[in-house]
Amino acid sequence: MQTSQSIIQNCKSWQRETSNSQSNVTSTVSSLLNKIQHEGEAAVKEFSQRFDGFTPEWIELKAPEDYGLEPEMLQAIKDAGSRIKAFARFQKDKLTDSTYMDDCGEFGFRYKPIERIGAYIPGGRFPLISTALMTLIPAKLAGCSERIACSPSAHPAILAAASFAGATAFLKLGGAQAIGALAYGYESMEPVQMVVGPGNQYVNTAKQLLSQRIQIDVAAGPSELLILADEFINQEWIIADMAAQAEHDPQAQSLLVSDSLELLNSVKQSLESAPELNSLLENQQIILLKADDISDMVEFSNQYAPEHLLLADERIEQSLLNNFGSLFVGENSAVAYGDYCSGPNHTLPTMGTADRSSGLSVLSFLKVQSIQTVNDKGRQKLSAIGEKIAEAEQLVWHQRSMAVRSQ
Ligand code: HSO
Ligand code: ZN
Repeated sequence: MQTSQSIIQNCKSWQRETSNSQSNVTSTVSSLLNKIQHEGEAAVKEFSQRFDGFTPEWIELKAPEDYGLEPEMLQAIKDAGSRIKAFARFQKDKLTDSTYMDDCGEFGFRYKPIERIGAYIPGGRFPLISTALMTLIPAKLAGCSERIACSPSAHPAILAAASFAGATAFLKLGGAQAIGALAYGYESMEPVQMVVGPGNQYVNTAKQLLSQRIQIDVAAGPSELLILADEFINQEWIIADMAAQAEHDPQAQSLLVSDSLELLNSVKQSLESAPELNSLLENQQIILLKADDISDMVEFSNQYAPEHLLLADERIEQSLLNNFGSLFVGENSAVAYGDYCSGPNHTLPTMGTADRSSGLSVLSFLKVQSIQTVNDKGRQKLSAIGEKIAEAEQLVWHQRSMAVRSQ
């Protein structure tokens, strides 16, 4: 329990807590996956019954219009989906296969989609309709040919969103057993090569444990938001933004960093006067941090590497911010727009991994392959170079395979 003075902390002495009792979860999930690997669909069905109380079910997808959604809801799914599609298409169009020629031949690269992917759509605390759009649409735009949606929830809005997003099949199945089924295959479904989408600790652990076998996306842990703010910010707006990310999960965290003590005090007062917000403050889901100046703020942000970064301070140059999943510039840019409908993806790196990894996008579903065609001149020239190195590596057959071509 914090004292009221300690609620505003110094950003220099604050650090993200690295959690917690993972080892139990790892051993539970690991034996579950082992059983699925050896016993197949019977084990998947048994786990689904045991943990979720239902038998997995393939649900045939209909048109988005056929789920009896209220017209405004249907329209919102289509509008959000169209914007997410437009962004994914824009990104895809920037990727062009290319080849250059020199005197030795032709050398190039091309993008090829991963064929079969699974998109996990959580259905636990909240049915994440938007996640169906955010995972399946970029996979479709990338050109993945099989796109299996997998969710413990067959909520009509999730089905409509999965249908609009172009899922090729929908399996009602949740938890770590869903990830196992995707990776090892289930009934007529062949194993997928990639699984994306957020989930609880069990789902994330299953993805981690299977990551030798399947490609996985970012480690999407509890939501995070960092706001860098000056004293002029609209406090009502940013308080709502902080509460929004905090409401995802008791572990979710929203940080406000400012060099203005007046701002921090005033936000603190507003939070304390509303019981619902005050509890977020007490649970450290909202954290207020004082910086000395803007360079302190930038430094903090770069080392914290937040999932979402809201830059609401015109003194700070965007280009100084190096580590974040998605940047929202200016206080108009509510993070919730990014969560639902502005266009860029909401599946983003958390827990500081944004200093080395990126959120989900069309790029995530593509392999970059190189292609080379050596001409007759190249045989001579490349042999002369390569043979020398092969000789030093004492790899005689490497040397020979070049030598025979240069004669
Ligand atoms: N903020 C979440 C995404 C989401 N928000 C889905 C609402 N629905 C990712 O951190
Ligand atoms: Zn959200």
